[in-house]
Amino acid sequence: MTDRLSPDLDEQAREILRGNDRGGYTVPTDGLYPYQWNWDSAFAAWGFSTFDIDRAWTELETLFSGQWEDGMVPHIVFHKDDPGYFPGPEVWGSGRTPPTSGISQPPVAAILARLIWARDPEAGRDRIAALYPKLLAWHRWWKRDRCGSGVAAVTHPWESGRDNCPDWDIGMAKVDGSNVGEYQRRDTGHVDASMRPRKEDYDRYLAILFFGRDCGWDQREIIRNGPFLMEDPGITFILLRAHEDLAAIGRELGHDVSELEGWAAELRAGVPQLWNPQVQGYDARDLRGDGFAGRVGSAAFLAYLADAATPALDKRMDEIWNRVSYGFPSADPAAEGFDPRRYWRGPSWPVVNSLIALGLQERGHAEAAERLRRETAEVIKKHGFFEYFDPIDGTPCGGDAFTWTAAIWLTWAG
Ligand code: 9WN
Repeated sequence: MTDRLSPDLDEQAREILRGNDRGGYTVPTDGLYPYQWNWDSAFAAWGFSTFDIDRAWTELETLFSGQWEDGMVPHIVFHKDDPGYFPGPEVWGSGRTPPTSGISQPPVAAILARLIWARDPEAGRDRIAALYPKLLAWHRWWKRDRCGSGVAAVTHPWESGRDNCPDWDIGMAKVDGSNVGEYQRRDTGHVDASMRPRKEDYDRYLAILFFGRDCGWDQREIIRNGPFLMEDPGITFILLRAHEDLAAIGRELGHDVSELEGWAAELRAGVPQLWNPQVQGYDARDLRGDGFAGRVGSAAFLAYLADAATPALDKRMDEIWNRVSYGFPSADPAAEGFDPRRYWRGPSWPVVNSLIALGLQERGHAEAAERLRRETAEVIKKHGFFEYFDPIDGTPCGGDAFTWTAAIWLTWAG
């Protein structure tokens, strides 16, 4: 697809967003991901806001058309059936219209909605006012159904958005994937299998999914007895920032935001429990018994976004980042399990880089923020709008003409 695009990169990025538009929502990339994904859509909206503010708001509105009555905003909304992706709507069995998955994804929507609103306060006022109660209900869901231990936990690696990163290895090791039966993956028909999660990961992803589906997505049961439950520094920092941004939005709209302020304060008080002195960084924790994961990946550095960084984290950032050349690696190259091209086990992800850089910039690390922007821009200029990149040699990986890579080009990297 890249060959047919305009020679101007800004225009190429806009063409990708328009090309992946399926009418009110954007697919992450053609073929590999034919549905609406939660955090991808929030980035898509941010990208659209640079040239079509109305379309930006529509993206978020369509995403929230999949919201559940308990407030959860699912990680996939299956607007139109497509055999090109597995597991599709019939596997998730949500029993809803539109059909959806049964888990959520990183709540970046309020953070990006605030930035979108700032681009055109007039045009956005009614749109954000209508979205506000829906965002609030989703944040309440996170507080009630995921933050019971003091920070945010995920019930499935897919919920973290960082599917096969080494953070989840200890939790995944306890999941029995031996009884999921035969199934046909579709992802490896679209992209190089060596850049995707392995079969043993997929077996376990399905086992966790089946548990949720078989109990009718009963959140209490999933939290109490589900096969996987781990605290996630990534979602914790994103949610903390999102609570604060949603409170700012609410204040501007004249709402009482004390509830949101309370959730943010509680979450902030929980952050120190994620600090693992052994690895000198924020670390995932297994709530099914095994303690810290012993890994410092890109999620730890989302702490800047939530004003939760420490001098020790600054030091850790330098060490890890200096082991690569093209943006922040999703896993530490010096740690066990690092793989520079296998999805979230090492590659540099432009979207995550954009969030880390936003935090760095705000916290007075302008030079580091600019380095992250430069390194991310360099691989995009060299190779195109790929899903992710090898952080050591810049090799493009995964899907091409990717929506969120195009979006962060328009808003930040370009
Ligand atoms: C499962 C769409 C999504 C991203 C995730 C990324 C990947 C899906 C998959 O693609 O996950 O949700 O099938 O691999 O890990 O972050 O939202 O781009």
